[in-house]
Amino acid sequence: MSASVITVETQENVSYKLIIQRPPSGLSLQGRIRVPGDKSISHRALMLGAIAEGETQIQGLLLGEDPRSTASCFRAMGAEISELNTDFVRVKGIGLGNFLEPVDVLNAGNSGTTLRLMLGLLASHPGRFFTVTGDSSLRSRPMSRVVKPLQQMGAQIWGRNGGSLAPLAIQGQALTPIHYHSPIASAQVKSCILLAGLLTEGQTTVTEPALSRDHSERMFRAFGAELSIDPETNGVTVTGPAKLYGQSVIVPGDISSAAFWLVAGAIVPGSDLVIENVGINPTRTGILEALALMGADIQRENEREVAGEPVADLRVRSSRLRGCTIAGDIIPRLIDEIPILAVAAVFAEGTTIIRDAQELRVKESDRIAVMAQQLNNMGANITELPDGMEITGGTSLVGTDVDSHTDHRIAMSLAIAALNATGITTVNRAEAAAISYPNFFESLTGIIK
Ligand code: SPQ
Repeated sequence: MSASVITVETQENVSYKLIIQRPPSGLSLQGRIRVPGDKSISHRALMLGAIAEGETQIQGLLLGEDPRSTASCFRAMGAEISELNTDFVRVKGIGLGNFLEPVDVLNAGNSGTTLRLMLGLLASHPGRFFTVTGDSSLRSRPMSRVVKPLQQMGAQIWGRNGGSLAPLAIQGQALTPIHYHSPIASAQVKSCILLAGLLTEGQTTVTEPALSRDHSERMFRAFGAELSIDPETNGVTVTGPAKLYGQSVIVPGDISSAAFWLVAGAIVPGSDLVIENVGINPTRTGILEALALMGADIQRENEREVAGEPVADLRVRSSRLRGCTIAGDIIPRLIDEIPILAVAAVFAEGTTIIRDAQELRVKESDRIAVMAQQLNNMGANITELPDGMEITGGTSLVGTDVDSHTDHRIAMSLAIAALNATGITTVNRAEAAAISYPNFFESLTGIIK
């Protein structure tokens, strides 16, 4: 049945439309799925491998377009990174402070993590000049959140709009350590400053208003950096100059990718799915807590620790969902899952309120506006709030033409919404999914029964 439910129409070999036709008799989702490697951990493994001494081996790397951007930037600065594949990637590090001056502009593509984290390293490399850019989405995303603290450390960075928009030019400098209190809970801000701190003599500290994902901290320690953590202030201190040594990294499956299946399994009647090998680092499990609050039937099986990160298989069975309020400190722990959580809320009884999520407005797209528009086009009842959404659940969705706005998480969220919409839904520019989930639509086809 699945072949007739999903059709892909390629346009000029670049862009494609995903056409989802729900059969009148309905469908369910059954089977086991293995999601690709965690995107945040994949970036960090490539970056730390590149600046470490010796060799790093990475198993389970995400082969999405974002980590490919990271690999190409670090290759341009002298790191030897073998061809990317999921089984095994070898990185021959060049050692901290040894970047070659790249002969061309470093292009981070669509990836905020690549650009923002890399800036900390570039700014602290004395005597080298770098230029960085990205695609049209990334060139419109705010960089001042990392440029300003780096400038407080003495960095020289220039760009449009007072240095807050890429393309950026960086003259590397010996920096001065700071204690930076970030106004936003952001792993990219935290990691950028800590990466700059690796090459800076003394103690560099970052504190944040709520705890953001801690993959950098875990990996810094594993690679040999001296790091201290203060849970009271959500503070991290790194002591520089550091020496990092190549390691073996095993990347767990990405919970942000698993979230699409968790919601799909919860909302499509009669479904029963097991998502294998999912990273359940507590700084990322807000989605599990939010779905539990909504009444989803999700069980953790086979919990274990793999290379310093907690991992489990997640079993989801369909259930009746109810609306809830999601706000406050949980937001940074599920920020990337809010688009798909909005889909769950559409099919829940009652009202779901999402607040304190204004960061969604400056992601790959304005994820509040785009999700509200696209789901409302299908018949949902969503009101935009400045920092979130109010979603009145229980309306039925009707298939129509929707658009990803070239945002991977929007493309996949709309495809899941389409499974419960009557008639035909066409997701335009669905190729965006490959940023973080190259085989998403093949996996979806495989579980439709
Ligand atoms: O890398 P990018 O483009 O910023 O990707 C996103 C995503 O949805 O994949 C955000 F749009 O994830 C970020 C995440 O939102 C990845 C990330 C990280 O690896 O450090 C941290 C989060 O961003 P932030 O701004 O909260 O630090």
